[in-house]
Amino acid sequence: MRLASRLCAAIALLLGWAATPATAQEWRGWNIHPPDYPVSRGMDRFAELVAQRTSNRIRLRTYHSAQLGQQDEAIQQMRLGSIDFAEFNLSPFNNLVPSTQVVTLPFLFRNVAHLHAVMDGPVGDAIARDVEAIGIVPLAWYDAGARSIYTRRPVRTIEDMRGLKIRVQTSDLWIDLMRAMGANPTPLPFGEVFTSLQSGVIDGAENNWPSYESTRHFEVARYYTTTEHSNVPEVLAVSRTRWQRLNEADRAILRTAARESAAYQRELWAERERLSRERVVAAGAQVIEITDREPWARLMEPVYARYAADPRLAELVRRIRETR
Ligand code: GTR
Repeated sequence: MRLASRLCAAIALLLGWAATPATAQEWRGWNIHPPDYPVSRGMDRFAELVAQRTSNRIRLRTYHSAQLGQQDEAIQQMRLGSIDFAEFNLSPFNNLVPSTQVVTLPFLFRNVAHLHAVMDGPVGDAIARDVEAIGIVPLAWYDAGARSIYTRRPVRTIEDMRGLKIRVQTSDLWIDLMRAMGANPTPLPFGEVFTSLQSGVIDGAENNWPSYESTRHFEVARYYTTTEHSNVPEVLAVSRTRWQRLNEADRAILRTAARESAAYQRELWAERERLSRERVVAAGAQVIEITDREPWARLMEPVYARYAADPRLAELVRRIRETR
């Protein structure tokens, strides 16, 4: 009897082991966006591919909608290894990794194809190495479209920007960029923008169409002025603590899965930009089209003078401009 029950226990153990590999790991992932956002769906695709290709040895669980905190804290947690993977905008890296400033610079990319060529090429690789040096390993670049200004009162001309309190991400470059537009920059976490707009603590913010829509900021700041002043991209990354414990075969699986998820995210992104614009307009947001961005771009000289002056950064800017 005793032998039989021991045998049963051993079989149960073995079966259990077969279903859940003994070395299975569950990773915690950070994401600021709600589940239906292109970034979130890209991350979900990444998790599916990794689970499939490691036969469930590596399971990625993404906590969407900023459940694990705001962006600046999440970056610190990734560096410490308490968050295992995440998708970030590059702006909150600006003060930590100077080369990320280059791709945040205003009016730099000619179009989406130019951005992809830069990020998927040697300039993107150089930035990835710099980000890795602070403890976060970039695997692929996600799209975040063009960012524009939106406000509670209409901004039709540069003069209308004067003195407006505009929310920016926590980055010195963003503070200087907004000052160069004549506004009064107010750094705030993403999650505080809605109530700050609603209560009038700020007059406006700036973001792409999908974020303007998903956060419902369009309900409280109804004027969207298409300045398209920055195309700062985003990164899908793993904490260096995790990365260092992986063998080469698993690293290759993660890299390939990340790149495939980025291709998927970029498709979803293009579609969502159109859809979000349609949705906010249908809900009463007013679009103020800027047809000539030249005067806005000219205001950015002091920003370039400050952030593209360092020889290494100036060289990156030159290479970006020359990328076809
Ligand atoms: C969004 C971006 C987020 C965050 C946010 C913000 O477009 O996807 O990662 O950077 O903007 O403005 O804080």
